[in-house]
Amino acid sequence: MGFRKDFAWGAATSSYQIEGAAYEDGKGWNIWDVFCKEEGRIFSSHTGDIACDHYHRFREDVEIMKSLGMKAYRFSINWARILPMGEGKVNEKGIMFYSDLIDALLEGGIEPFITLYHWELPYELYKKGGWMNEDMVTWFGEYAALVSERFSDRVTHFFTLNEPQCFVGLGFLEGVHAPGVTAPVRDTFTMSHIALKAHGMAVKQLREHAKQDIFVGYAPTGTMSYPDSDKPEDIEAARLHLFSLPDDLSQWTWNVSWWSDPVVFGEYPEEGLKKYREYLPTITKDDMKLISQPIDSYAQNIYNGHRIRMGADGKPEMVKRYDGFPKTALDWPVTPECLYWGPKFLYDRYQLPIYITENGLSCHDTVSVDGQVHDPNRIDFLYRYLKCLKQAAEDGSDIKGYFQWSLMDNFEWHSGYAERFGLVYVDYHTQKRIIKDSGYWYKKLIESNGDILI
Ligand code: IFM
Repeated sequence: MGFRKDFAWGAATSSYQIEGAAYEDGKGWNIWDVFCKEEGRIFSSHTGDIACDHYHRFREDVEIMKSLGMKAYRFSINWARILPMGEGKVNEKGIMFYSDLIDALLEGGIEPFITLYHWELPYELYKKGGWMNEDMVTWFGEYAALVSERFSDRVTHFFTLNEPQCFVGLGFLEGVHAPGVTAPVRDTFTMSHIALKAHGMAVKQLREHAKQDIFVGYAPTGTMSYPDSDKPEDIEAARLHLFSLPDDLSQWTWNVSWWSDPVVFGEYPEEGLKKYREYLPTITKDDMKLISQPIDSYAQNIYNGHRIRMGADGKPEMVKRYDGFPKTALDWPVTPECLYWGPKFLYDRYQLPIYITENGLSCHDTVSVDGQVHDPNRIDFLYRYLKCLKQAAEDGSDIKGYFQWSLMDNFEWHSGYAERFGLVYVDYHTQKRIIKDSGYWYKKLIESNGDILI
């Protein structure tokens, strides 16, 4: 019992958050390169121009992963690094960077998992309308074809979109992420539909151009729901709550089913079709067929959840958190139960093998007088969360892998470098890496395939 023998123990990053080299070797600009230059957008005017300088230091970073015994690494490709205009001419130097990274990972016995889109929209495509432009479906498909053409001889795992909830919600409703727009709600539904079609097109193109059998998934995010008690009615309330849709239109992107039912079932949830009717674009049968190209796994980024019980009115209700509820440095609640109930509810509904493509926390990590980084809170968090995940696996949910967010401290979007999510500490002045205590703990966990979680 416990985790499956071939469990993919890994860590995740994204290109803008770690690579740097923003203007080198023919890379084109993306919306984050532009957004970070705008005054007042990012904490202390930080940018990803240098970030963790991973572009130049990737071999050292792979060595660190190797030393930690990682089995898998999830990274994203910076679209404009390989297609500077977003389409058309290929930048061979960009291709070479990812190719070398892949080779180094494979030499180190680490399975590469590629994410196509972790929010790095080429600026040239944004100028043409970006996610509002139907051509995005073609452009994203061509980009996916190129990635498959060049890398699928060695890479067999791909994810299409990372957290569409965020790049639409934070980027175009709240406007706190690039490109920093507060668009009409109607436009955000159009973007979501185009993004889902782009996902479907990418699945097709990845497969059509693959050099061997590949596994394709999709990596949305969401706040999970977990029951207040083991009573069947509370469990049902939590399940209903997880797949329900917000009434508040300013929050509509924060849900699971609008983004995942179409991909897996080929249908938007009935509740949303009614609730959001007046804001929806035209949705055709052909669209839904494209969106629901078969995928091999269901991935989900999971950080926390709401405690839910069945209310006296027969509707799910949220249980208020008690005063002093545990929280991370970013003020996110610590709710390990979400890593039991989230995967369980998702597996029950979508019946696809599950990857946890992100999970982790930001801590106030510092280098101690002994030169080490002691982060007991992260170890405690991971222990609690992963114990729940293990239980979910033992109770029958097919869980194939777990990617800790993040391999190393990095550029945390509008919070800049103020938040530290890594298993590895990065000193941004010197680019020195220090493996945190949690990194060493994670190594032991991997070695035991989770058996140290008792
Ligand atoms: O850093 C982000 C990541 O890019 C997407 N998921 C959540 C992480 C922590 O905020």
